[in-house]
Amino acid sequence: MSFINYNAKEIHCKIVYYGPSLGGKTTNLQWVYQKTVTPDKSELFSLPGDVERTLFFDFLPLNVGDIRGFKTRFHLYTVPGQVVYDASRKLILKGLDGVIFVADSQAERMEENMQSMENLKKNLDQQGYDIHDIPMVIQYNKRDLPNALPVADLRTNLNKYNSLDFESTAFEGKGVFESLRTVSKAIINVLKGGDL
Ligand SMILES: Nc1nc2c(ncn2[C@@H]2O[C@H](COP(=O)(O)OP(=O)(O)OP(=O)(O)O)[C@@H](O)[C@H]2O)c(=O)[nH]1
Ligand SMILES: [Mg+2]
Repeated sequence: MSFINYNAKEIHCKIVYYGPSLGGKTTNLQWVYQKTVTPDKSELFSLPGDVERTLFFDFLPLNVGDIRGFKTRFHLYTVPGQVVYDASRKLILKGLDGVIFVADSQAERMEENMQSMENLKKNLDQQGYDIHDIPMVIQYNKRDLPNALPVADLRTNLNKYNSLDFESTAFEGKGVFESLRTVSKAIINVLKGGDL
């Protein structure tokens, strides 16, 4: 849940990138980091493993301007997608405002995508959230690859909650800001007391 500091006039929101391992979550954050030019640019905080996989989380705080006189900050987190790190994923979901689910479009990753979506639902349930009530965007990533499934197939299997969805090629930045903007807008709408 967003954190509002009335004295400092600040709103803090938490967006979590979720999805199967090697799907492209960290790549999304790296792109946002590279393309965000602000005077007080924060660091992208990562605890990288031996290879490129996230072992605990990546974190990027982002200033997004003012809403009715309140400074607004989005805190972007990625979870580790590898199945064994479920305890980390649960912890990172705490206090979330929105999710970007990064799916891997490759046919052979469909099973992992579906497991990860089920894992998200289970972990949200355990934290007392209803997945239907959380602003969520689904990103079908790796559209550049020849073995990418048609979007219609991905949608049928993964988009069970009527989420807004986008195609992406995260390492070229395609779809990255579209997804972030969309989930941010949905979160702000919820903050203003509107519907999802
Ligand atoms: N071909 C292709 N490769 C991509 C794309 N996006 C990311 N990758 C590559 O996929 C690999 C894994 O990306 P990561 O962003 O590290 O994946 P992750 O979801 O953070 O993985 P975990 O941290 O293990 O959960 C990297 O080599 C990326 O460069 C894409 O759109 N197309
Ligand atoms: Mg990662």
